[in-house]
Amino acid sequence: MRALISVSDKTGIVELAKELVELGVEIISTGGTYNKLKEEGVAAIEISELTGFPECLDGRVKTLHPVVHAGLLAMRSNPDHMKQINDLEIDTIDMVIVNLYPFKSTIMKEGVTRAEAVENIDIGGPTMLRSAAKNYQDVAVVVDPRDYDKVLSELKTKKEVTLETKFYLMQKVFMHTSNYDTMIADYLKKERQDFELPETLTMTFEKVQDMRYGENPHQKAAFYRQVGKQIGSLVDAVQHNGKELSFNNINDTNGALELLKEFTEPTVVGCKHGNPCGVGSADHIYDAWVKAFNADKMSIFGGIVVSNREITKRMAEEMNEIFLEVIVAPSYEVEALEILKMKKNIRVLELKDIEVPQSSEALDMKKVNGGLIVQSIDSQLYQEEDFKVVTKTQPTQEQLEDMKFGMRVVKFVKSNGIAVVKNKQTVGIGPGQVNRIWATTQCFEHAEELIGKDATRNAVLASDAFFPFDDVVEAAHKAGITAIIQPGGAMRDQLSIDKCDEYGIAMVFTGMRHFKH
Ligand code: 93A
Repeated sequence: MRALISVSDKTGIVELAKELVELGVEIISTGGTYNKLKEEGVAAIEISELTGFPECLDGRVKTLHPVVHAGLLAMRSNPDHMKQINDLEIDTIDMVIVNLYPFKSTIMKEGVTRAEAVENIDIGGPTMLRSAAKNYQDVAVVVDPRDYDKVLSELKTKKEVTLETKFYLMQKVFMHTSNYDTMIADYLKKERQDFELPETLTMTFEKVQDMRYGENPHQKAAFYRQVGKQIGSLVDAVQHNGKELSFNNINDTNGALELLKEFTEPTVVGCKHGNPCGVGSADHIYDAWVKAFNADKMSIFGGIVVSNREITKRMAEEMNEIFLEVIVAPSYEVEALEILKMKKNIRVLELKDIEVPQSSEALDMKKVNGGLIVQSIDSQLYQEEDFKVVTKTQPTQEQLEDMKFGMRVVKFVKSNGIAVVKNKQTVGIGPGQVNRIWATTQCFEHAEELIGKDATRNAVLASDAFFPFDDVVEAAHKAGITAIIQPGGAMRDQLSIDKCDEYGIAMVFTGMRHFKH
């Protein structure tokens, strides 16, 4: 039996080779691998001895030779194949142990050049893997060091690698080489800054962890990260306390973080089921927290809190008084962390670049039954110079500030979404209703129930999309709203404008819709 070993990741290779030699396997290997084996006293033949050809072009050509590939591809059950290789004086190779040039870790390196990345595209390795895998009935092909033990133990107990295992190894190879190529294609796409939506969509994600279950306990789930450098993403958060993040935790926290990224001033977002339930901005993070918490003391129970500034001791003490699932912040005061750790279940995460938004070229994808819908992310926001005051009443400076605050919040509220804001604090959020007037009235009702009868008096209302009728303005007036911001663009905009003028409400059109379905 002959095995060809050519590995970049040399973990465990000496131990494996030693055992193979003991089992009577003849080993052939490439430059670096051969040297390593030789150093450790493992008998092996150099590939150039087999091919009768030197490794050349700085190692670009080592195993790309018919002696190797015919030795791998000849079907032992096909007499004609066997005669041909015999005539050509080529011997069969029965096992291939290969892992590839480290393309992924190369592109993850700080300041990597294109030339360096390209040099790390492995050609000979995948070629051998594919040849061996195609002839899986006769060749055992091991690409994953985690399979070394399995193969060894079969060789020891059964004197061969079973067909079932060889088939399993083959499937792993094609999964591996296709991921490897996808990674290269992804990298090159970014290098070309080609942001067109491609004809076929390939992306590589690697498993971070299996999860206990999905959205519900009977659903299987795992968490994957996209291969490549990520900044400010939850996938890179460091967890200091609590159980593993669940499927819902990740989804909901991601929503809260996307909203938080709209703000540069100290801001805290409370979130539940992917919708914000309380958002506050202030000069000091403590005040922002108080605003976010007081916005809706009920829904935050079992919710998620994200902060774009360090969590202080005082904030931690107050957070510990309620039940929270997840807290994310760029840092924690030492005592704050100690306090939060007193509750063993609360997931406390540190995310360094919390404020860094996703690249505007990132794609947003939704899986539908049998397909995928893909769009660029909603990275845009109103341009203040596009603001159009459509009413006789002009907004005050404070109202304008709250309008901008409200628009940034409502952008991340499921449609139909309404947010009511007073002094950079949400006092009511109406998410995910099937019509706009329900989102509005629900928002007012909750605000009055939670904060008090006058919660919405002199507040600003923000809407993610236009008003089809004037009923929202009517309800807003009854609740004491004095300013409204919305995209505009409805056929009956004039009805809403007239209603605002009748009640002395100031209304601004942004010209930009933010549906979130
Ligand atoms: O440059 S290559 O694409 N050309 C080859 O012919 C070739 N054969 C094996 N790279 C090639 N390999 C790769 O070399 C293997 O996939 C493995 O990752 C690496 C092992 O090289 P060494 O044994 O010299 O450390």
